[in-house]
Amino acid sequence: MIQKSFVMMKPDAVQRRLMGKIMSRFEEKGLQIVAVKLMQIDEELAKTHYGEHADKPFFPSLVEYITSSPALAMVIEGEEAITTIRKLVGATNPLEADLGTIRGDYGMNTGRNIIHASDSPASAEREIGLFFNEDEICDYQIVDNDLIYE
Ligand code: RTP
Ligand code: MG
Repeated sequence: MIQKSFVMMKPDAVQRRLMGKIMSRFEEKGLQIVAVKLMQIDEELAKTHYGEHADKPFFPSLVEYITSSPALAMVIEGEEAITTIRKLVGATNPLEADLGTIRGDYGMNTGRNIIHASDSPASAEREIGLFFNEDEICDYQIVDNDLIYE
């Protein structure tokens, strides 16, 4: 099933000039980038986005991290995109993330783990709606998709 997922390169990825490299991983896999926005996330949006963690001890530092500098918000599309992207991203703690994943290759610490990706279809729908208007998401055909999908 073709799905859309919400992906966000966190401020550490932007500051470390990793945006191009990380975006290439999604493109090289065969996924399609359908929306991109470099943005300064404010406290309200950060708290809403990570609302499920509001009661956790790390919540204040998470909000501080996410709002510390611009982040790169994206919508990425493809077959089973949500699961595929979570695999490409790797485990939450970069120490446990396999090498070859984005967090495994670029991260050192859970509190600076480079990237966010939606964990379910319901999360993807909610998060895409939080960060993008419908008219900011492009609907287009990749001409060589028959090289990617049967
Ligand atoms: P994300 O939502 O950012 O894609 O990460 P995730 O699903 O892999 O992990 P989640 O449990 O949703 O945690 C959200 C983010 O909170 C920070 N965190 N810090 N210090 C800690 O123990 C801790 N635990 C989580 C990380 O930035 C994590 O990605
Ligand atoms: Mg999460």
